[in-house]
Amino acid sequence: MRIDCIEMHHLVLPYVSPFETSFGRETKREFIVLSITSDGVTGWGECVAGSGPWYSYETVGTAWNVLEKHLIPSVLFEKIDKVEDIVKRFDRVRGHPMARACVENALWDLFGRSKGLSLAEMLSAKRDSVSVGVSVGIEKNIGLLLAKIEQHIDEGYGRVKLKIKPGWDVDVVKAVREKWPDLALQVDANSAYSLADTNIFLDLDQFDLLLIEQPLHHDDIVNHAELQKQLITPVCLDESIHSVEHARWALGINACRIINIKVGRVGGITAASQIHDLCAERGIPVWCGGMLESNIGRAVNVALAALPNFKLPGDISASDRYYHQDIALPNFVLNSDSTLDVPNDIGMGVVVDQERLAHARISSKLFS
Ligand code: OSB
Ligand code: MG
Repeated sequence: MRIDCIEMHHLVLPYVSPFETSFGRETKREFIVLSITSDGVTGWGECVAGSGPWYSYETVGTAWNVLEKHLIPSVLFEKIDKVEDIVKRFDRVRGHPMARACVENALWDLFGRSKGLSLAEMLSAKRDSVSVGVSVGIEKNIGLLLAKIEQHIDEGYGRVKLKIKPGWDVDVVKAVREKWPDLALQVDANSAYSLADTNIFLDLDQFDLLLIEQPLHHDDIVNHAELQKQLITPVCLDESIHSVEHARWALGINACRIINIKVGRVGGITAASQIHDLCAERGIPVWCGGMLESNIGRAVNVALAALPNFKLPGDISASDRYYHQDIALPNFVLNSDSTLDVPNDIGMGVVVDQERLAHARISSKLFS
């Protein structure tokens, strides 16, 4: 099919509640969504790059530039018959996985809608529903954190992830563990520590955590292997894995026993499913990470997490945990067994609400 027009939208949505990690506190999310139209059918993709280079070097600004100057020109007015064509074309782009992923994801949606297939069907992802948890940010004190967790447990979440940073780690995990001895619990450091902090992780090892996510430097795999050797708890890599090659290297030196897959971080749905397959072959469980996406990105995450080697609950909470007025509908609602249903409508299974999109929009640019 021939790509007739592409539009980029720069959006901002306020969070239902502020989200704090080891790299800072945010009250709203700034992001890009992109639409690709062919023959009157439109597909949508969300770019998970944020306002600043904290989680990743990519930002709304870098992604906007790379999309405008390099990625969109290589897709616009082109004849594209399958998503693989675009993945091949983007092979020559170094880095910028979040920008690449949003184009690829929009093409999956477009192809699904044109052919009458759901994203889960196109991925051969068979589950009807996927197991999910909630990622809980850093709070002002432990009392507030415990209240927040209690609220999420009452909402029905069966797995909780705590964000940790130096000064907000062992005591916090201990307090949560004492209150909920059987809770499925894991922590995420977002690269806030070094090997000099090994004792902290040896302390955390006693709390029966599902995993410790990205404890060390955001590009490291070597020191993670050193740390993993000393721990019973599995180390899980997030920030360090940008491609199937990174995953292969990390597994090759036992840098982790679990991998968090984020479609944006690894450059798209194709790379995400390749990492899934590699890990399945090696007996390494994966789970789906989140970037506080709108329902557009969440729909992709839910479909992906329906693949069989997604063995741990995803950071894919219900829509009402993130935004009051999401830009796409229907919302994802938590089932009583801490799962979300996998959409079976065509494409990614959610539809952009033009009025809500306009309300969230800072600017847009049309290429046609
Ligand atoms: O490290 O997993 C992370 C959000 C922004 C940046 C990094 C991370 C996160 C989350 C959010 O943990 C999880 C979610 O989307 O619910
Ligand atoms: Mg993480």
